[in-house]
Amino acid sequence: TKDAASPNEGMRIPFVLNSPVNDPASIASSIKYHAEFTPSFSPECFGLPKAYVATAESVRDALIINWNATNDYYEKTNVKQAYYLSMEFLQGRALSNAVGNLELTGAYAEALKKLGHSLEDVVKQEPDAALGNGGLGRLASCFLDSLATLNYPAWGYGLRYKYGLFQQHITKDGQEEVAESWLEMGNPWEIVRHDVSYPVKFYGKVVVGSDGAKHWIGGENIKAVAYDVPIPGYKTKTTINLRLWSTKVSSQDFDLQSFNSGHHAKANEAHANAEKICYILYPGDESLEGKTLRLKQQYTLCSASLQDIIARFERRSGKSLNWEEFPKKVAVQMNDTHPTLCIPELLRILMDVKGLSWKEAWNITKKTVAYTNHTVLPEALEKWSLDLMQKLLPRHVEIIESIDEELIQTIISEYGTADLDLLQKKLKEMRILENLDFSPSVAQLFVKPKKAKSKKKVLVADVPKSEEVESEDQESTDEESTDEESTDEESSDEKPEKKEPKSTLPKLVRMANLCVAAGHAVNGVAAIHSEIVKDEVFNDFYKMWPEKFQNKTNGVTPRRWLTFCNPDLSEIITKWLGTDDWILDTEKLGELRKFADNEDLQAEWRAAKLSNKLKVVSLIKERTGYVVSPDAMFDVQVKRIHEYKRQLLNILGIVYRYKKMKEMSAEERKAKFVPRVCIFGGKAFATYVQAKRIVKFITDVAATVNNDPEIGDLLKVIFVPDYNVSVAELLIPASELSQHISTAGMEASGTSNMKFSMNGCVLIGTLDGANVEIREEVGEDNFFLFGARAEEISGLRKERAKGSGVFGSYNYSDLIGSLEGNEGFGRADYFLVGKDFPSYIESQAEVDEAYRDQKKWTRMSILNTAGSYKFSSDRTIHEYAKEIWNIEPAPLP
Ligand code: NBG
Repeated sequence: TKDAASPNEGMRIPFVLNSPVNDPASIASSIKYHAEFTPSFSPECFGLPKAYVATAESVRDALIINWNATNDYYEKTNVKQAYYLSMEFLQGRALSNAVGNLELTGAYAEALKKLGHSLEDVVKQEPDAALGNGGLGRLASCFLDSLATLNYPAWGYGLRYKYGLFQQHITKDGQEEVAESWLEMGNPWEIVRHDVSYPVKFYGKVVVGSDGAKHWIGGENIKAVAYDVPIPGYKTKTTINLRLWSTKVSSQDFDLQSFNSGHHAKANEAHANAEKICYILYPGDESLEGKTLRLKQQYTLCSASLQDIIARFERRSGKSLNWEEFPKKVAVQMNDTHPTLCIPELLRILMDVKGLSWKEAWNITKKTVAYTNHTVLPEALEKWSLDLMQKLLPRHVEIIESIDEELIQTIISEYGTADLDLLQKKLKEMRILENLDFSPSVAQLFVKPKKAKSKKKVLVADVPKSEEVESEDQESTDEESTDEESTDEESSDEKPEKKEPKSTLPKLVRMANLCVAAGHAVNGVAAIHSEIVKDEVFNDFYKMWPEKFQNKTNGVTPRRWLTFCNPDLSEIITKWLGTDDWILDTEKLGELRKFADNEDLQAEWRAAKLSNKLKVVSLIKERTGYVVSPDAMFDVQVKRIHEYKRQLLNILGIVYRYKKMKEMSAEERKAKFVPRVCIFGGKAFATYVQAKRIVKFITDVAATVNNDPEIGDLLKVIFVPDYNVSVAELLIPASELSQHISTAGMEASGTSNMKFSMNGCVLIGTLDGANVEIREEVGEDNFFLFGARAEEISGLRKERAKGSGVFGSYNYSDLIGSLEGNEGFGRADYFLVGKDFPSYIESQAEVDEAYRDQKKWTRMSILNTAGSYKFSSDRTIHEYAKEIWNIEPAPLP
């Protein structure tokens, strides 16, 4: 802001369109306009790539108008805003979603037809924005859709990775990762804000200024530049923002001298260092360089976002700036622990830059931030090396130490000092800093006297030296006074019986503990998961602060995941409910229950499924070369490949089925088994060897089974390569059975289970994550349940799995070894694949049985859609808004 500016100078002058672009003719003209003036393509032709960009730009115009109006309104009314900080946003494609939310799908289709293209083909030109791995990132994207739709003032903040989640190629060796350069052809959905950038610092040192304030100086300085992605709501003008940061060098750091003397790489070093922060999501972190890069990514997200949020707060407050108001205007949600550094960053800015005291800043921070936990897997609860953090973020480490000290004091007052062993145990488990010695004042508590004798001088904490008191029951020792090093001032009058050995273990920062200590709310993502969070993962904290702990069962947006991806079924639903209100109010889906046995509805329902299956038949042919029958049951498991998700159980079940089939005559086979196409999809983390073996195993089984002429259409196994949001949008509506078969207690929630159920797919699953709630809503009869329950798991793990010989024909000793506890596999069948195998097979037989009765099956399918109403992310977002963020809808007037 320029002080000398006249009041109007620099004010926004809104552009007003003469007439809205919402009929086919004006849309066609807008597309033509963009095709003509889009500088990215040559003028000679209007091919699909160009048609896509021009169409997207035409839609973007509408979004910008709404984005500006929304932002103007928030500026004017200074409403409280929520900010969702996430390292991942798995947006997928934007075009079909945007025209859908604007209710312009038909008009755009017609306009494009006039111009010689079909909307369907144009939509396919768009690469997926895959700035996420799986559920966590896709949840963030569903939340943005719901926030906009429900008119909540909220923004997302993330990073603009140059390469999305890798492309998965399937070769004879299994999965191969290839960089996904989604920005190669430009990205019409983002708007770079060259005027919105913030400095971000790494390394350097902390000095104390003459005013006593801490200053973080020196080090490496980069710049984070804002790229805004407008997020339209459905049937509303509200268009919120996803602000993604991209990193650059902070100034003209190009080393011209070096370059001219032929040292080209050196000249470019600063650029490369800054830019690589936003190259990819989750760079490998085996090396120190990799770890440093990840921490830099996390800090960049936190620092730039917090600076931006604070600048906005100051601007909107104007002359009445009052920092105590900050939590009344700002709510920050940390999506898992990746954005934890926003806690020390907020404190740093408030104290070191804005001059607040520790106490003021700490109070504000606690009221502002909240934390969502998305996993109970211990290996996924982040811990950072203190040494690395110390080097990279020296000031933040000081602040984290202060928070740790605050926490220690709270724990001491909670547990008291009567039972020192207990207290010490709790401190060790709950502290933010792991393997660190206690500060002298706390260590003092654990100093054990040698023997009880009478009359001793005890140094009472906080009592000035002159007021040392005489104690009756403790022994005085004179060892201390003979210590040459010690002066009267420093020496303690007592000596520990034995000193705690100094810890040699690596010093770590437990990010989750930091989140729980600072966050005013901590939530799990499904009912069972939130219980595990309270009773196991953070039980000590729960006992201390029960009021912080909440559950927010995940949800998915019914717009992308039903209305737009399954138009055939949506039309049927709307027809039978007599309204499309269910898109905004999914509870209405419950009314489908009364038509579950209606034969007309059933026929329409099956026809829609078949037409969706036909699309997948083409997809499979195109991606794998295999030809599958649309009349077979489509049995689908798509999700990240992970041992706990147990794709291994599924494929072993298929192997078993295949072997059984081979033992039978053709007639017996036909009588016993329903024809199935078993579809897998999902990516294994690049360095997760066991997960990659599972991928390879599936494709090998597929090669054998699919080429067995005896089996034919009775069983096909398909691994769809490069599973992503767009593939999910095709597969989910076509699925009939879907598998959510994680070891109980290990899947926090799952969200694809909700999408499948919404699309009338019947689930086979364990009592894990949101399966539990889905089963409750759709009814026990409409869910195939099997396997051990969460509370039985730890006992079962102690039993050893027994080899059955079923798996003998493949040389997968490393995979099977994990089940049998061979050498090198200490945790025999840790994921209980063997244990749950018999009940899984039994349940699969029930599936075959049920599917044979198509009336019954269709009823189950309808009742799944009807019972999925709870799993709209609209419901989830209302809960966050009310119970954590304290924000209100602010629809534009
Ligand atoms: C994932 C869980 C899923 C859950 C999503 C969204 C992480 C760390 N966690 O079960 O595994 O559905 O988060 O909450 O990605």
